Amino acid sequence: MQLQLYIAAAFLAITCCSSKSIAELQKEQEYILPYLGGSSPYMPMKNKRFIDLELPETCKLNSVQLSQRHFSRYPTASANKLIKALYTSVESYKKKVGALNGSLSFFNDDQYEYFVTDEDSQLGELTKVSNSRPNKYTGETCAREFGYDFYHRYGSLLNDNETLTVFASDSDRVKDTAKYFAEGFTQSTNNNITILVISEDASAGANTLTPYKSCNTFNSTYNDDLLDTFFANRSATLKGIQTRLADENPGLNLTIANVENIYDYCSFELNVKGFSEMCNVLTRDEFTMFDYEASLDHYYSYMNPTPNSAAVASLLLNNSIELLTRSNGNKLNLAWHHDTDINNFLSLALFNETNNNYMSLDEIDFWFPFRREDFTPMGGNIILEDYTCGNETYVRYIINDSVYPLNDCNNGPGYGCKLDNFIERAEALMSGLDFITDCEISSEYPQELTFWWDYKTNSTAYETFA
Ligand SMILES: *[C@@H]1O[C@H](CO)[C@@H](O)[C@H](O)[C@H]1NC(C)=O
Ligand SMILES: *[C@@H]1O[C@H](CO)[C@@H](O)[C@H](O)[C@H]1NC(C)=O
Ligand SMILES: *[C@@H]1O[C@H](CO)[C@@H](O)[C@H](O)[C@H]1NC(C)=O
Ligand SMILES: *[C@@H]1O[C@H](CO)[C@@H](O)[C@H](O)[C@H]1NC(C)=O
Ligand SMILES: *[C@@H]1O[C@H](CO)[C@@H](O)[C@H](O)[C@H]1NC(C)=O
Ligand SMILES: *[C@@H]1O[C@H](CO)[C@@H](O)[C@H](O)[C@H]1NC(C)=O
Ligand SMILES: *[C@@H]1O[C@H](CO)[C@@H](O)[C@H](O)[C@H]1NC(C)=O
Ligand SMILES: *[C@@H]1O[C@H](CO)[C@@H](O)[C@H](O)[C@H]1NC(C)=O
Ligand SMILES: *[C@@H]1O[C@H](CO)[C@@H](O)[C@H](O)[C@H]1NC(C)=O
Ligand SMILES: *[C@@H]1O[C@H](CO)[C@@H](O)[C@H](O)[C@H]1NC(C)=O
Ligand SMILES: CC(=O)N[C@H]1CO[C@H](CO)[C@@H](O)[C@@H]1O
Repeated sequence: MQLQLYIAAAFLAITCCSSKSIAELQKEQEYILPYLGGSSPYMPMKNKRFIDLELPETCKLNSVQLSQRHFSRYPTASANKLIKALYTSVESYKKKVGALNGSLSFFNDDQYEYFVTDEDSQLGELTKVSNSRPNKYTGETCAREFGYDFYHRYGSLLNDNETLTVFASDSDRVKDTAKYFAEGFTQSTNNNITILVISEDASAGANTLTPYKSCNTFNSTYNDDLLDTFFANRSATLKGIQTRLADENPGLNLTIANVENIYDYCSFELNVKGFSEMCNVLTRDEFTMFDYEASLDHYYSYMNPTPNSAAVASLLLNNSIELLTRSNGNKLNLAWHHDTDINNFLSLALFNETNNNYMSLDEIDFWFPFRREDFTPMGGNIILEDYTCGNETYVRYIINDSVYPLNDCNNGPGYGCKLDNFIERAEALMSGLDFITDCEISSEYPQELTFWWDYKTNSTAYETFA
């Protein structure tokens, strides 16, 4: 009897502690999150400044603008095809040879399965409690928490019983993020939120949250040949990974495309499951290369080096100034869209001075001011605070919970910029740019961004997302 108990206890001890909890596995991989090229679950900005998030006591908050990317998601159909091809290659090797050796040996676990388990309900979607194995990175959970925290920071700008209207571009993962944000935001209040949907179609013209999609002269593949020069130069690194895995597993012939997709496999499996054994296949140096490449790809596709990227960005910068100077009566102006839109906006609002000094394609520039992961991890967000101290009004950006002082205007309280100077700065950045003419927007499409204002007078103009 005593022996049986002892054996049972020993068995429990072995089974319990040989397999780690998701929380433990997540903890072990936290250190790689800043190197996932803008695909990591929400996380703090690297190199955060040590600045109070609270405004100085003598200041009073007037209004806030939020622009946010959706939270953790599944890969899109096109990305999934490439990622799954890697899984299939390894699986078929395993069938042929019997088992894997080395860093891929996690495939030997019979319980191991590909992390997209139902393409119809998952591809491109936000990770939700209902479509994934919930963990602390689940998009739905993070959006609720963000909404709850946002209410506790800014909810005092709403009146009692006020219903707040917010906007989401017409993409499931974006609308779902707004929905779960709203549930978290209203959790302990008598405020409600209404979500209005803004079309992502080019026919929305200037009345959009995704302006590059309306822009006829914007070509995100314009610099692909240039990007290829970096891609060509990293072939030694890719071959090195290929050889290492083949040395561990004689006869395992992963293609270079398979090897390239180890990184995305790692990022998205981590988004979905909270951890990914595939991430352990790569070395730190390899992460550094892939991370740089992801920033480079975004930068040369949607930011400064892409013709008309500034004209595209001017639409949202103009709108931000308009909301400050021609208030729609709302003190909270919240909108959701994609990382492409946010980074394109930043190309003008924060990185204009790098216009003639583009991110290096020859070697990794560790000091370049833009890194995709710093600005747009899943749930990446930019908050503009508008506040008055004494007789002067200031604004400042908060990016992923870290005050982001402008390099050319930050000498106000809270390291803010005087509103007048901020407007002058924006006018200078936008001078010579015209979204309508530069983007050749058809005269049949909306010529101005009006939704923040006209939803109040036209109840049928925008669909409600419930
Ligand atoms: C909020 O929405 C709920 C459910 O629709 C409704 O019962 C309640 O009256 C609304 N509150 C306000 C302040 O509009
Ligand atoms: C808000 O709604 C509650 C419950 O309906 C009501 O008691 C309260 O007076 C309302 N507040 C305002 C400012 O209308
Ligand atoms: C975009 O640019 C690439 C590279 O110059 C070119 O091959 C392609 O045809 C362009 N696409 C459009 C729609 O202009
Ligand atoms: C497993 O991989 C190691 C290299 O990591 C290699 O030395 C060893 O021979 C491999 N074992 C088998 C069975 O292939
Ligand atoms: C892998 O490639 C080598 C050399 O090209 C070849 O001899 C071998 O049969 C291939 N293995 C598999 C499993 O396809
Ligand atoms: C924004 O654009 C509108 C035209 O669409 C223009 O009337 C307005 O002056 C611009 N605002 C700023 C701040 O440049
Ligand atoms: C490629 O990488 C090497 C070494 O990392 C570097 O010397 C070279 O300048 C890079 N660029 C090209 C185009 O070869
Ligand atoms: C604002 O206050 C400062 C000192 O408190 C004063 O020097 C300045 O003239 C005032 N500006 C305006 C526009 O009232
Ligand atoms: C923005 O970049 C352009 C191109 O380099 C430059 O001419 C312009 O002066 C810059 N604007 C500001 C306000 O820095
Ligand atoms: C309201 O919006 C609808 C849909 O965009 C449009 O057809 C209609 O003309 C608008 N009505 C007014 C009064 O602006
Ligand atoms: C970019 C940045 O500053 N990151 C913030 C992102 O979100 C986390 C989680 O709340 C914050 O702690 C970071 O400061």
